[in-house]
Amino acid sequence: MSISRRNLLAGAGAGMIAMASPLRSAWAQSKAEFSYKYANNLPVTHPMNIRAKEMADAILAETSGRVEIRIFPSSQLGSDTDMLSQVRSGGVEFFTLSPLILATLVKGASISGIGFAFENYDAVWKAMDGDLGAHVRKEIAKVNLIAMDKIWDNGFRQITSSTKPIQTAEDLKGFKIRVPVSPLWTSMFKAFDSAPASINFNEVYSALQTKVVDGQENPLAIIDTAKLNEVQKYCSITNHMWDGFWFLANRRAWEKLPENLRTIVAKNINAAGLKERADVAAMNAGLQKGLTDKGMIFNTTKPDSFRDRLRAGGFYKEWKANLGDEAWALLERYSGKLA
Ligand code: X2X
Repeated sequence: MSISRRNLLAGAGAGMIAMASPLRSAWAQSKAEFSYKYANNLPVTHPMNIRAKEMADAILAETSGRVEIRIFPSSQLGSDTDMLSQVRSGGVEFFTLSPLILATLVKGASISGIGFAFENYDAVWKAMDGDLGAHVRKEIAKVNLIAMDKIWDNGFRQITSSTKPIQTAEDLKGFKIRVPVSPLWTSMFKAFDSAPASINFNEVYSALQTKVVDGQENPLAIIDTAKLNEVQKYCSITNHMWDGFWFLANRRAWEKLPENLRTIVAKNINAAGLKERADVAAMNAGLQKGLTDKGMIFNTTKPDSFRDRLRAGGFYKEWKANLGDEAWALLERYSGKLA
């Protein structure tokens, strides 16, 4: 895997940021026995990277400097598509990725992103920390990736636009919207008769700025930390789906760690994930005011109009057939009847 000089310097810079505390720079100079790279696609200011830095510091200390995790945020090592192939090949040892993008490799991972499946966070965590999450982690293990027990949070997604507020499903007809590279996202917005364009997150800001697309959808914490308010005027509260990030490890790299070190690393990754969940939920709950102050215009929407459209467009039927009755029944244990 070749990292361009710019990325390497940026990555090293990020790596240096990650090792800010004196404790880390001391051990970091004496090469750790296991020096692993963790890549993600979020801005350094997102709770994911704040908590990941604490996590890396704790792991270095608790393993007496034997395990060092260098953080490469903000798609410095490439797009999600690039980083997924890197974690599969071992070019990076850890990577956090939405289940719905992972579904390009692990079809069953889409189950957690079905439109309007989860009413609230209570239902999300019951499912993802329960049998539904366990089911998906088993599917992920089949492709030689290890998903840590506690999925990290992205949040409930809202639709933004530079042209108009989205009030009902009608407003989505012909709407040029960016979606992540994922079969389910494309299928959902096709069911709304929109014009979805699959674009990796590292190209979203410029795609909106140059009007390649008129809108996108993301939780408020991402809209804020990625400064999408600079290129989007309207934010319509749709809560059309919940999304998270599986914390993925390359199996070979994971199994290279002696068991006692694996236990420390897993414990700290999962603990950081729980703290990140609390941070993201608080941000998503509180950011409407902040984004309004930055000039965004918010509107509420009627969820039934979107849900009814998905039903009428055969979206639930299509995905029940794609994912299979067993997985669908597992989902409906937490979502209630969907199809
Ligand atoms: O690409 C997106 O929109 C993001 C950042 O939310 C994901 O990683 C799915």
